[in-house]
Amino acid sequence: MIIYGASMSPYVRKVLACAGEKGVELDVRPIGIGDQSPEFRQASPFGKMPALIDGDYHLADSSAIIHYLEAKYPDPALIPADPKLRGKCIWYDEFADTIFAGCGAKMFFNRIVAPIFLKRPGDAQAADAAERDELPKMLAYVESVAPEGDGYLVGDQLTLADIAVAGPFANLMHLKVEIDPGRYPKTAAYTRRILARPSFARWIEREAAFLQKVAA
Ligand SMILES: N[C@@H](CCC(=O)N[C@@H](CS)C(=O)NCC(=O)O)C(=O)O
Repeated sequence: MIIYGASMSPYVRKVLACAGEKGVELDVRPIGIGDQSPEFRQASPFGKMPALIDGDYHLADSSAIIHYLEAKYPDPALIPADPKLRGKCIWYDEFADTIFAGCGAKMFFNRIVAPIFLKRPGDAQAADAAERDELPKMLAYVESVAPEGDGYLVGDQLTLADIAVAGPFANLMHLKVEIDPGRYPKTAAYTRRILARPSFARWIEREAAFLQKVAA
């Protein structure tokens, strides 16, 4: 199964982490934003990563791909069967993909993607405004729902909710935006614990090494 995309994207990282939790090896083909290769474009009609190719089957969008993986490799389940838990799980995935990522993207795109990958200046003011005006609301929300101790967001086991919500915190780490443990103690501990799982850590380490190399 081929996945097109760079793990630095929270959407791509989310798919890679879900596959890792399921023990599914993906053939990851790293691409940059705006990639024009016909194979990628066929799988992702609007040119957004990630995209999946499985034989003659093509699929775009991280959540769609994760639902495909969940149906094809049901163990361990990452999307609960219970109606209430499933509803919550999908809410957290949506929150992460639209509300949280919308804020994070303004920071990550303008401070890292534009200058490093696209070789053009980012909009520093837009990034600063997102950090100042939007991020505190996101962190306050995550703090209000983050589990204590060894818990998870939904039910009593790891689900897509944890993978979706914790994943973008890796981008904040790359941006060197610290989650103040005094103000957001549950969020700081919970996201650190989820991102330390091997399914995330292997990718985040590579991303950090890459960013360190380009900065040097
Ligand atoms: N809803 C999509 C969003 C994917 C997305 O926006 N990916 C970004 C990278 S983080 C992208 O490919 N952007 C390129 C573009 O918009 O042209 C998903 O969950 O996969």
